[in-house]
Amino acid sequence: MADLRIFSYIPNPRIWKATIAARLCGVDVELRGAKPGQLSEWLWDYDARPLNNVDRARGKELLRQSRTGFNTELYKTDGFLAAHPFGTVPAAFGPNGDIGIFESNSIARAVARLRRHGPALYGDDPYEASRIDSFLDVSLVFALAGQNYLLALNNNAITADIHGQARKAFTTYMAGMEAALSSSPSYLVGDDITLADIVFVAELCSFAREAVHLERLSEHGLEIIFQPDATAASYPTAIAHFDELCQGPAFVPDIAPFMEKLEARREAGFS
Ligand SMILES: N[C@@H](CCC(=O)N[C@@H](CS)C(=O)NCC(=O)O)C(=O)O
Repeated sequence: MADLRIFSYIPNPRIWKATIAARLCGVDVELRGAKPGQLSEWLWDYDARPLNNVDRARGKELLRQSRTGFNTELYKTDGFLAAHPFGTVPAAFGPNGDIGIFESNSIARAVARLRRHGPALYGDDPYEASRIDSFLDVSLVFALAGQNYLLALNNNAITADIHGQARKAFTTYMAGMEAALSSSPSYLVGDDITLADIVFVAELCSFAREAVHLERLSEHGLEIIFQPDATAASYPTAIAHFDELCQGPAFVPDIAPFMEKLEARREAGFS
């Protein structure tokens, strides 16, 4: 049995926080899920799986209106909602599904705490762990603005206001990361990689998905916010750190296919 099971739509940069951490510290993580559009045809449960006829017949008892990121009803069991009171994915479970762990940063913390070997991803003492938490908290604040922005782009509901809030969140986050790395250029906390670095990479990748919507942004007279060259010029140390981390063997399996697709999208422009 795996140390942790995670149910999510796939690919999802939020779960890379856990999968990258798991590769670095020898934790066995089992992933379950499918493309975002397919999860409305899945049973949201510890034993998550594509719906069968029995699940469909239970219909009303399982169907719940979604709140964020899905414009449909979803089949969630009572057990799922007991373990995951906010009803969101990524949804992690301890062995046997007794304990639900939600919020991708907390799922990554669980992996770090289950560490068998490798770097101390959650720091060496309470002070380091708390400083790592500081970076995880600012990353969540940034992620919420990014999520709002990406969902508005997905749903063709983008406005200058939402774009402005996302730009502000991006510049605030990047300026803070640049400042942190300017005084301690190797890693965000201490002398080795921690969850702070991993979550930074995952959140920037998540935000980079705005590039999928170049055409929509242009239709609304809005500019892409995370432009690789301009961002590297404004935040050189933070982007160098990001680029270097992305090359790491624990990062490549998740990041490389994603970056290749995104690059192809950028190169294709919006012809
Ligand atoms: N901050 C959370 C975000 C989780 C979240 O908002 N998940 C959405 C999908 S993007 C969800 O599961 N929505 C299901 C629903 O609203 O029923 C994290 O990092 O895990």
